Amino acid sequence: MGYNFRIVREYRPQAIERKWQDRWRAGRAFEVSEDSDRPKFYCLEMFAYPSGHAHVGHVRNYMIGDVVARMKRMRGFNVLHPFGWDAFGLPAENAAIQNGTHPETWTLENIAHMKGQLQRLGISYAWEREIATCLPEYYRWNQWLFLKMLERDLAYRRRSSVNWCPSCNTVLANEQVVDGGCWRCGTPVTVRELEQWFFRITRYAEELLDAGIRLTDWPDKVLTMQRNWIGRSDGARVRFPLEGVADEGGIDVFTTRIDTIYGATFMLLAPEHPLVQRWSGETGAEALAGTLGRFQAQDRTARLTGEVEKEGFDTGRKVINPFTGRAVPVWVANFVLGEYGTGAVMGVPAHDQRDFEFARKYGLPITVVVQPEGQGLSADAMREAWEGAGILVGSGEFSGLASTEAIERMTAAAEARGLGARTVEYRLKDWGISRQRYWGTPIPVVYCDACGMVPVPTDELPVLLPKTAAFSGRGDSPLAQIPAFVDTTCPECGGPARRETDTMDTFVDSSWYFFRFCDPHNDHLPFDPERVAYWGPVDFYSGGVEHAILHLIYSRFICRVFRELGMTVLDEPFTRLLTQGMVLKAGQVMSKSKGNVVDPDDMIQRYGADALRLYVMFVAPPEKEIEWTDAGLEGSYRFLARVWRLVAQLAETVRSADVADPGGVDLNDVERSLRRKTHNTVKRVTNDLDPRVHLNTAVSALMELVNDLYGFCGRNGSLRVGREADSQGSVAAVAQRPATVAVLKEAIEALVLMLSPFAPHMCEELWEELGHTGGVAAAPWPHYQEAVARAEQEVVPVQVNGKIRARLTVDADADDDRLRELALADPQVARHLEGRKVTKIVVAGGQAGRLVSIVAV
Ligand code: ANZ
Ligand code: ZN
Repeated sequence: MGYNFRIVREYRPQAIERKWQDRWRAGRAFEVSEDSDRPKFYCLEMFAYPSGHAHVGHVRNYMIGDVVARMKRMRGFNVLHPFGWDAFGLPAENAAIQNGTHPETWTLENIAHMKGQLQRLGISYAWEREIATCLPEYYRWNQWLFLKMLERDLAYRRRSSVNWCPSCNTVLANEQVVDGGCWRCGTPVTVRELEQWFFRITRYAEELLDAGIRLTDWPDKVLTMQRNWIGRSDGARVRFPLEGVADEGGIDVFTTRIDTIYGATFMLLAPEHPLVQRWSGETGAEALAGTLGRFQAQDRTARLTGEVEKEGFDTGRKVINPFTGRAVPVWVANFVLGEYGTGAVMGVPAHDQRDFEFARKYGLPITVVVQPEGQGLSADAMREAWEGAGILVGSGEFSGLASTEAIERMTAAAEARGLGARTVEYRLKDWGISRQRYWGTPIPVVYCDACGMVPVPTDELPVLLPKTAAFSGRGDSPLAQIPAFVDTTCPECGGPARRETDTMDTFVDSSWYFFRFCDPHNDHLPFDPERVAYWGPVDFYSGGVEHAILHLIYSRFICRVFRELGMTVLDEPFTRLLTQGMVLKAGQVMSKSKGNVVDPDDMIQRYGADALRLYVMFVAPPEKEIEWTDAGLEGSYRFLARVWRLVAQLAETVRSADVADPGGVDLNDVERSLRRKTHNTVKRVTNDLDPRVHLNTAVSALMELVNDLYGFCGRNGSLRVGREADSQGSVAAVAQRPATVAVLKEAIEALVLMLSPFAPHMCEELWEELGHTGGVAAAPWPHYQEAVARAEQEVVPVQVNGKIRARLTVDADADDDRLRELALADPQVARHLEGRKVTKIVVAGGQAGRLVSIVAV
C-alpha cells in the first residue's frame, strides 16, 4: 500500500480534548508534592472572582500561565500551578438584594460553572489544591491572621468615615456610590463616622518603597504606580503658635517648601482637623459647623483630586508665622485633607497654585518670596503661582539664597529654635479593612460591657458566617440584623457580649492565598512554614494591571507580617510579575455590560480549546492588548489541522526510524538543512519562552518549522517523503535512507513537544501516535546543539595588507586555526603573498561574521 494514500483521521478537536482532560485528571498529571531533588517553580495566575461566566478576556491570563507552567514542567521543574476563587465580595450580596438568591448559592454555582470552563480549556491546574475564600476552612485563617496582627498592634480600631445613604439607612461601599448618589435609590450620599478596623501598613511604608527597587522582574509601570501610591515626601513640620493663647501651643503644618514660609499669609485647616472639630462645637459657631458638614459631604475623591471648586471659611482665629512674626488668619478649606501630613497647610499663594486661587477668591494677601532667575515677579501682575525654585527675596536673613540651599538652612533654623523638625510623610494610609457587609470574613472580636473589646480566642475559630440573613439592602449591616449571631458571651468574663458585625475587605483574602496554595488543607495553621519554604516565592505571577496597587501592595505587606510571625523568611511574595493586556472587540474592552463578550465555550465548540489557546498566544505579546477576530481564531485552527495532517501521516514512518541520532550519520544537503532548522527552532522557542515569555514569537518560529517540514516532504497532503531529499517520490525512498527518517523524526518530535504547551490536547494525541507513552506533558523539553543551530556555511573575507583578496566559503563550525589554514591555501591569497613574508594572521570575530586579516612584508 502506497504511503501517499494513507488515510489519516481528520483533526477533530472535540473528539480528543475530553479524552485527554479525563486522562490528566485520572492520572493526577498536575498534582505535585515537595521534591528536594528537583528545582521548584511556582507559577500562579491571579485567582478569579466567580462572577458567573468567564469570557476570553478573563481566561487569556490563565492560558498564558499555562504555557509557562507546561513548558517549565517539561524543562525538569517541579511545578506548582494551582487555582482558586476570590469568592467573597459585594456582587454576590447585590445579587441577593436584587433577586433573592443567597450569596453562597450564587457563588458556589458560579464557581462550578467557571471551573468547568477552565477545565475545558485544558489548563494544567493542580485542582486538588483548589481553594475558595468563602469557605470556613479558608476564612478562619483570615481571622487567625487578624488576631495575630491585633496582638502586635498591626490591627487597630479608630473612627473613620463611611458613605451613608440617609434613605436606605445603610452604609454604602464606594462601588455603591454612583455619581454621588445611592445605587439603589439615588439619594445623595452623606458621610458618617464609624468605629472601624485598620491594618497598620504604614509601619512598612519605607520598607515597601525601598524593597521595590529590588523587584527587577516587575514591570516598571507597576513599580512606578506603587512608588507614587506610597508617596514619600521629604519636608518639615513647622509650628505656628495660636495668637493670644500662647500656652495652648499652636498648629503644626507639613510643608515641602519651607523656603516659601515668609510668603505664608494665611493658614488652611482640613475640615477633619481636631481643632476645627472643637471650634465648631463652641457656641456661636453654627456657621462654621454648617460649612464643615457641607465640605465633608463632598465627594472625597473629588476633594482629593481638586476637582471640586475650592472653598473656604474664615474661622476668625489667627496664628503667628514663626519666621515673620506676623499674625495670619486661619481658614478651613475643602481641598486640605485630614489624613495627610498634619491636616494643616501654610497658605503661600505666590508659590502654590491652589493657594493662589484661594487667595484671589477671598482677597487674601499675596507676597512673592521666591524670584525665578531672570524674571521679576510682582504679586499684582501674577496670573498664576510661581511653583518653581528661585532666589529668596523678602525672607530676612535668608534672602539671596537659592531654594534648595534655603530649604536646608531654614529647616535647620526651625529645628534650632524649637519650631519644627525635618520629617518624611507618606501618602500611603493604613488599610481600612472594615466592611459593613455580609459576604465576607467576620472580624473575630466581641464587645463586652465589662471587659470592652475582647478578641475571640484562636481555638474558637472560625467565627462562622451565619447561613441566613435578610438582604434588603436597608438598615444596619446584614449581620447586625441577626440576633443569634450578635448576641454572644464574653470569652473573658462569661457575661453577655455583642459580636463585631463588620466583615473584612476581600483584599485580606487575596493578600496571602498564594501561601495557602502551598498547603491548602492544613487545619491547624494557615500553612506549614516548611512547605512555603519549599515552594515560595511565586516565581511567575500574572494578572491584570488593575491590581498594580492594592492587591500587590497588600500582598507584599502581609508577606512581611507572616515574616514577623516567623512563618516565612521571604521578603517578597512574587519574584516575577507579568501584567497581561486586555482583549478588545471592535476596539472596546470586552465586558458583559457592553454585550461584546466572547464565551470560550462557544469557541471551543467550533474550533476546539487548542485553537483558542494558540490564537490568544499568537496574536500579540502577552502584555499587549489584543483585538479579537473570529478569522484569527480560524487561522489558528487551520494551522493546527495542518500540523495534525503532517504528523499523523508521518507517524508510521517516524515510529519505524532505526537511526536514533541524526548527528551520527552522513546527511545530504537537504537533510542537513532541515536538521539545522530543527535545532535553530528549538533554540529560538526555548529562549522566547524562558525566561522572556515571548509567546507569540515562539509560535511564529514553530509555524516556520512546519512550513519547512512541508517543503521537505513535498506538497501539502501528498507528503512524498524523500522527494526533495533524493528525488524519489515514495516511502520506499525513505526506507532506503535512514538519515532522512532520522532528521524527520527529530524535527517532528521537537515540533510536537514545543507546540504542546500551546495546544496540549492535540500534541498528546500526536505524541501517542508517534509511539510514546507517559504523555507529552511529562516528556522532556527538546535540546538543541549550538553548532547545528548556527548557519551552516559562512562566507569569510580574507584581507591581505588591508585589501580584500578572497572570500572563503567555510563550514560554520570551522575554528579559527582551520580558517587560517584555508586562507593561506586559497589560490587568490597565495598569489598576493608571492615573494612576501607573512608576519601576522588575525581572525577577527563579530556579529556580522568572521574576517581573516593577513599582514605580509
Ligand atoms: C507650603 C507650600 C508652598 C507648599 C509652596 C507647596 C508649595 P506633597 O509633595 O504631595 O507631599 N499639603 C500639606 N498637607 C496637606 C494636606 N493635608 N492637604 C492638602 N495639601 C497639603 O505636597 C506637600 C505640600 O502639600 C505641602 O507643602 C503643603 O503645601 C501641601 F510654594 O506647604 B506646601
Ligand atoms: Zn466581658
